[in-house]
Amino acid sequence: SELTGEVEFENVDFGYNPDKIVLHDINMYAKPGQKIAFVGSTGAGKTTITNLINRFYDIQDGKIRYDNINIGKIRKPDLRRSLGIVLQDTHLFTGTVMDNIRYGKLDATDEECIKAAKLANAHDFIKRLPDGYNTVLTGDGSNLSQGQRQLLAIARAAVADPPALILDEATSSIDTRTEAMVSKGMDALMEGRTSFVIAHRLSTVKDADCIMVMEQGRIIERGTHDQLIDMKGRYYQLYTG
Ligand code: DUT
Ligand code: MG
Repeated sequence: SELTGEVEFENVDFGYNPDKIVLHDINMYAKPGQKIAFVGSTGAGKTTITNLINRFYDIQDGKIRYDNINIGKIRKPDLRRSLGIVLQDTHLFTGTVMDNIRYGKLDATDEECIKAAKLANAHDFIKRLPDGYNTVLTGDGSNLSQGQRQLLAIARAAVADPPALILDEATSSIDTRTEAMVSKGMDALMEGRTSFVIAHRLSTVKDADCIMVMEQGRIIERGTHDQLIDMKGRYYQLYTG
């Protein structure tokens, strides 16, 4: 990809239904390599913003730019593919572990896939599977734990090597040890890439370059953790419970 991972939103309005605007006047700028986090209550618009970064929908008004290219009004599927997404619910297909990782970049060699798995912190569990990288997964991934599926999703994104990433942090049902493995893999994946993180635990956003606090489709506060704490506003309230 030729893109650097620079992303800019300028006065973006959006509604899934044009009659009902759910994002109002969103402005944000991510320098290449920065980590941007979104926090806020349910329905605030966090997932919707990341849907727009991915260019899944047309916007009603404003501009979205990657580097200086306005992608807001035109279809650029090749640009969209250059982003990496690690969703909570990883789509796996019936095939080997290797092929499931390779899905991030179809012409990747085995060596590239293994390197990506190592970066993702997935290599060790894969080596312990009955046939290692040749272990066949069921289509729904039911022969893996949820944490293992997430590690594969990280490996898949790593093999694609995108300039920007969207990470939707998992909420539940993984134990503390697995969670630590997943967050170590995610940290390695984010290194050197612009990352947009939907955080469900405030502890994981503390190191973000900018935290966007959302409420009812607006960014109501933004800044680093320390700046937001000093502001003693909504973030401070969320943080101190
Ligand atoms: N919405 C729709 N259609 C959709 C998805 C969402 O109308 O397909 C609305 C619901 C809500 C607003 O958009 O009023 C923002 O939803 P979003 O999913 O972006 O909220 P969130 O911040 O991601 O909430 P959660 O923390 O529950 O994931
Ligand atoms: Mg959401």
